[in-house]
Amino acid sequence: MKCTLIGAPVQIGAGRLGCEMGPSALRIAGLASMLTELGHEVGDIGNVAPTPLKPLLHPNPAIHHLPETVGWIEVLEQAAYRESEAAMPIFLGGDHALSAGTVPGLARRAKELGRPLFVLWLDAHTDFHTLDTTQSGNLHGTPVAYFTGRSGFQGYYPKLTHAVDPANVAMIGIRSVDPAERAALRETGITVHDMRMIDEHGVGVLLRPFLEKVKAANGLLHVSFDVDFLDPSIAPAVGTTVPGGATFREAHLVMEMLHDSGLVSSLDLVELNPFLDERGRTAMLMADLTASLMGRQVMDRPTPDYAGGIV
Ligand code: NNH
Ligand code: MN
Ligand code: MN
Ligand code: MN
Repeated sequence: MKCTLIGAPVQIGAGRLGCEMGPSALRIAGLASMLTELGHEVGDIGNVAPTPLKPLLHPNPAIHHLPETVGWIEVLEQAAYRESEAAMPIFLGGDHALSAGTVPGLARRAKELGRPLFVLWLDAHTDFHTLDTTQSGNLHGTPVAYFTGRSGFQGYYPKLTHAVDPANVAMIGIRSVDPAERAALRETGITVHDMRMIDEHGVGVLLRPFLEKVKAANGLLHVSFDVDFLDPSIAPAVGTTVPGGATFREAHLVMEMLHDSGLVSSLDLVELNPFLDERGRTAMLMADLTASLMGRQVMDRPTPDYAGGIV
């Protein structure tokens, strides 16, 4: 498979600086060579830079770095659309605000192909704030609300031409939801699997029906992987750690099942803050998990037929 690495060193969407170094850390962790060893054809277009700023002021006084965020959204929407034509784009973040650009660009691509876009959101957080409801003002908390077409962005974020159907979005790993997000999520068709669901049922049982749905719809599948999906004990390099996250094996199983499905068409690796890492271990874990998603396995095993049940 052909894949293209795209660095997106956006850091102002988060509350702490440092995600700007994320693309470098992921590259130094050996991501490209790992994927090459798995037989993929890997390109790297380097880092993109935001479009020039236009002054913007929102009445919510908590919001910070709005013009810069919009600049990133614009350039990443274009990069995602362009780079998804001939290869699988892998976005090296950068904080999660970047998904407000990548997902709409991929939705534009999907529309052109006449296929629906599905999004798997692996995160401790739901990132479902509008500009009006965010209390932190950290705009990495807004991408899902934006790309699913919630109102509250008009006149600030770029006009959304291709929204993702909320029924096509599944979130796994959730354990920190703000009251306004919780209330808004009740009104949408987004599937939210919180950590308790993983504890009770196992992550594989939760993921499989979603993959079947994508397959049945002949959909494209974008995976947006926030480092804080993982438990902080294995992934300390993120500004918003929340205890009780996915374990090493739970995360690898998700990646392995995604690979087996053959459905993943694009990937965000976000929120890695190398300033907070311990000897690069979180960057290396993210690279290893990406290798699992791209086909690394412990033992050779045939691609399972999900339609035929558990293999
Ligand atoms: N919900 C919080 C906020 O909006 C936290 C968002 N932080 C994240 N999201 N890291 O993934 O500020
Ligand atoms: Mn996030
Ligand atoms: Mn998060
Ligand atoms: Mn949140």
